[in-house]
Amino acid sequence: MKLIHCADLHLGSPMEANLSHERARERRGELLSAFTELVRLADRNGVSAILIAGDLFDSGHIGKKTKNYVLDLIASHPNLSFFYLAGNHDRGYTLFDAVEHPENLYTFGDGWSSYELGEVTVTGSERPDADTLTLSEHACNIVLMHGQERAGRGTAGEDIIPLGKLKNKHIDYLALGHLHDYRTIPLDTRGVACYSGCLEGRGFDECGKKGYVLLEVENRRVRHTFVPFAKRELHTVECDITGFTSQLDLENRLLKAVEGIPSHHLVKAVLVGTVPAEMPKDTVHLSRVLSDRFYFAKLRDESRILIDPEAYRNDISLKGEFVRRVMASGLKEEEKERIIACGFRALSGEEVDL
Ligand SMILES: [Mn+2]
Repeated sequence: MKLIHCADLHLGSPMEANLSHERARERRGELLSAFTELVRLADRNGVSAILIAGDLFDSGHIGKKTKNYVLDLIASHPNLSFFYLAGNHDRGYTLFDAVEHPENLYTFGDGWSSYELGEVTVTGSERPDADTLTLSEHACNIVLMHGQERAGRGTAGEDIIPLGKLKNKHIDYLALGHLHDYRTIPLDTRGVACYSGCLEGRGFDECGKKGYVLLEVENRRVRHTFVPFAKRELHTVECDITGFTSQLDLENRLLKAVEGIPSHHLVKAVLVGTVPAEMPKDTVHLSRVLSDRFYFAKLRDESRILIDPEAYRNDISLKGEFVRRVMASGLKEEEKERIIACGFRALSGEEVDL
């Protein structure tokens, strides 16, 4: 018997932090399509149920269109059971109190609810109290929860899951949601806790492979495998520009740093290293090089400027006077670096981007 564990889809998320209005709209569509594709894939492959461990929706203010789409999607796949546990983003939301609640949709409340599905028992609570959880030792137990795991038995706060309290409760697989990366944590000699992570990354704090977890149950034992599924991945790459010799050299280093990343992915490149103040670098051009190459790209210049005030201590030129004044000012170090770099470029007749 096969099941799919997913979480944190955040359908209806605005997606506008990085993207243009059109691209954000497109990504919102892609988030929804990712869920549709997952449901179709489950159906094609004889999966019995989809477990959604919270934050299917980004908030309680989801438009009717998205809500009806999801309800229709569920209703049109009667061979699949959907176990939907709300998370901190969509909890208390009356979405599925809708009149036409699909028969194959199972939800959870504040207390523990259990459902039998073939050889497994699916149990969950939206406000889990580990102390009151009782499971049969002889059942194959899959438990759904949403929150931040904590080692030990510490008092459970809102959205805190004290794993210590869940030991020796006969859990075979604890399907978690809330952290957006795939992660497994051994629970006890019998079970494992697992975050599926989100299905698609939304921002640069959600880089790397995203997907779902496939569960295969045989003789009441649960095997699990992470399956990368996201249409687009986000990447943050560093590019060390120390000692660069020309604008073309910079561009080549940047391209080297993003080498191998497919063009439909999203990339944030960060320039690091130390460079001489005199060296001009056209970051506007570099940004364009990246943007032409990827679905979305942004460039952040975090390189430091190499200034040796000693070299200018006795310099009687305009440059020397300029460096001494800036260094003696009460500005922050990064500001001094930036001003000196701009000043040097201006003095050498370069264009200055402020
Ligand atoms: Mn959450």
